[in-house]
Amino acid sequence: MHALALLTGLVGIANAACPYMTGEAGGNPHIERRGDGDAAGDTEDFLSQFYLKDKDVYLTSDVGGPIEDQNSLSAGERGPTLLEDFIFRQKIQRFDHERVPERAVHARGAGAHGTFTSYSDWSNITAASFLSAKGKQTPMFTRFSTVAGSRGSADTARDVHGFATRFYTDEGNFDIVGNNIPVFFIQDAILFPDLIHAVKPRGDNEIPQAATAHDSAWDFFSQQPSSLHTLLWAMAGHGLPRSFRHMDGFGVHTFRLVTDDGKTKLVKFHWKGLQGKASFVWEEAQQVSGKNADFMRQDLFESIEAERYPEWELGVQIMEEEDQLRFGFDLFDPTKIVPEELVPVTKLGKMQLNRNPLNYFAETEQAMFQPGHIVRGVDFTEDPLLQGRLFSYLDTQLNRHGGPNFEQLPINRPRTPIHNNNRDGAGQMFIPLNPNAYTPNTQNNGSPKQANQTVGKGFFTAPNRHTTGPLQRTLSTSFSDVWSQPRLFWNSLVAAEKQFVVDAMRFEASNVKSTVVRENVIIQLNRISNELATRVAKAIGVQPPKPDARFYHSNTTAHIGAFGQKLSKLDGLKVGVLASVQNEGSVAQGAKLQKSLADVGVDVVVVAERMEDGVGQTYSASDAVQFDFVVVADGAQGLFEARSLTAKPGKGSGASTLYPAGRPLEILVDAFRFGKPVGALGKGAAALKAALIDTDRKGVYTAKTAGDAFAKDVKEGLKTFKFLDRFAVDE
Ligand code: HDE
Repeated sequence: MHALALLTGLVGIANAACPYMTGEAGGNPHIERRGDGDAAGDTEDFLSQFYLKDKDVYLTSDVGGPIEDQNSLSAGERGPTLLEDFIFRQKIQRFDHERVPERAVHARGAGAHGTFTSYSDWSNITAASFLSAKGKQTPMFTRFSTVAGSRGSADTARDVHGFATRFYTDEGNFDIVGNNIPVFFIQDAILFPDLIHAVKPRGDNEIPQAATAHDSAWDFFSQQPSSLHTLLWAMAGHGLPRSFRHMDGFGVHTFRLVTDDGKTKLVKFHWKGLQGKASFVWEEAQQVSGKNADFMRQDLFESIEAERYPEWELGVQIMEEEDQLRFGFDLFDPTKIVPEELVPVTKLGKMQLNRNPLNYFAETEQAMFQPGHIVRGVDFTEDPLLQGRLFSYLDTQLNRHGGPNFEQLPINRPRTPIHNNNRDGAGQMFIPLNPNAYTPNTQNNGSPKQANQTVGKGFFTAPNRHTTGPLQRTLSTSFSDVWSQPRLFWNSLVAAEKQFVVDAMRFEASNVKSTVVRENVIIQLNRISNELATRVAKAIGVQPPKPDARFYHSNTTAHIGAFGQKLSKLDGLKVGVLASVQNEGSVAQGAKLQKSLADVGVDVVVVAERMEDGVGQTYSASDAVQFDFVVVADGAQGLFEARSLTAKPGKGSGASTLYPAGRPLEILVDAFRFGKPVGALGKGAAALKAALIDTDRKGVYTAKTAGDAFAKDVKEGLKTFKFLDRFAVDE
């Protein structure tokens, strides 16, 4: 039976339960389904037919014979390895070929399976079947990512974040390959290689990794002002989300929805997180990068394992064809948002991510999204960025997979049967039984038949799309204003987030060595806001510019920033209780607090000098960045004396050789300066004093014990998430 184990993928296809094959081939009684005897056909989970469980079986070679593989075959006890050792050759050869090219961009990411539930029958706006009935469920796979870093880079780099979603609908796969920022740097896809070459590490020394704080990136940004809007979003909190769960997603381009009878609406897709938006501040994100490069993927994985399933609502801003130029900009220009005051978001349904991949490579790494994966009821627009993407994603998958059959990989397969005349190529997983692979044919009764708007529920291009005009290599004049919307964004931020943008630009531009580039940056920023340009200029050695009033307006729009809104759910947030094993009672306060926070899905972790009952982790393995709220337990105050930072370890000095000098105090101070809520119980309040944290500051909570009243404060503090008054704003 084990001989078939490695062929599970193949045999699965020919099984009766498999939707790919219909007719005689399905349910071939001679083909055994799974090598381990586990009947995967019972589960509704499509992917399980491909699982290899390796449970209670002998090791086999790739062609099925049982083998041993711990010693190579040699001529004599001390002799050389023989070429005939196929076991050795196969093992090493498979290892040598384990890697496929990483994604050219968005290489670093994490994915999860989920379900989409439609809120209603939306056939009045689209023929898309997954939106055809209230409560209709569709399986999904979603992958989040950063853009610039390589596959092994840190999760918390400041970057735009990918938000790629796939619906395995009953009429084929539909991908919305979006980002957490609703606009993009360029307006024409032909500039994409320029943008990415500028942002990626230098060609000579491959520095810096996953960072835009270098000359070429800012040279490009300042020469290509279409990038300013996205740049501002990336320099604000959106570039540093607290986790994938705490960011929204956007389809960016305007798409078309098409009804059965061919009527169209223009739409912008939105994914609105039900957790709420939360972001790191830069100091914090940099610490996370060094301390735990896997922070974001771990957060997503652990939340799902703990059954705290993150959710997002899919919404659309619905517009008419006649609105294309109505709002003072072009709806086909991907550097523009449609303010929600002009067109509100209609919520169509909800995505819940509720299952982790079981194999990172097979599922997440091999997931190959394409904006070109659309279904009946959805259509493209003339947006030149979108048009270019329709080529690029298909092309890049050919490069990554090494052949055209990547859609047959389990994670990419639609849940609908495949019938066409595409044949052969590397890695063909089907055995097509129709020898007449052409249309028109009489030899196979004309099958597979053509499907279209009227028969076979076929995909159809929106019938009222039309285009004319001379061939030209120019950007539409309707795309030329690239400064008003960055200003709209800037005007709409709260003071602290404006400061974060200024700080980010100071940090990034001060890493730019070329004076010319720094000056160009200020010229462009001055077209957005003289205040912004002046604040940045002062810090990077450039003369503050005079206002350029031709560009300015005072419009604002709501909810555009990443800070200043309360979280709606606290699921998976972490409270660190800083305790001491020298005082038994202090450790026990963690369990008490955990009890009163369990109802909101918050985890309490007790930190102490060493592991023992009730202690979750040691000070040596703890930092402020791991917690969203830090509490000093009653009885632990002895560890927080200021002299613990410099005193020689020893009884009564507050210092210890069990962890780096001053670590408990450092955790408390960092938590406070990163804007997190902090607190103390009983005599633990002395630690706040040692950290010079005034108890009358916002987000500083004290109580005698970890009772319900304190738990209420903790919840309130976590909801606020960042106390923005901790961050000084330029005078
Ligand atoms: Fe992508 N982009 N992109 N991009 N993109 C890729 O495709 C590209 C753009 C986005 O989790 C690549 O499969 C061009 C906008 C996401 O697997 C590549 C242009 C938006 C992901 C590619 C853009 C995105 C990618 C690399 C300009 C938001 C990761 C690997 C026209 C709407 C998907 C791959 C995943 C990945 C090309 C612009 C989002 C090279 C040419 C705009 C989320 O094909």
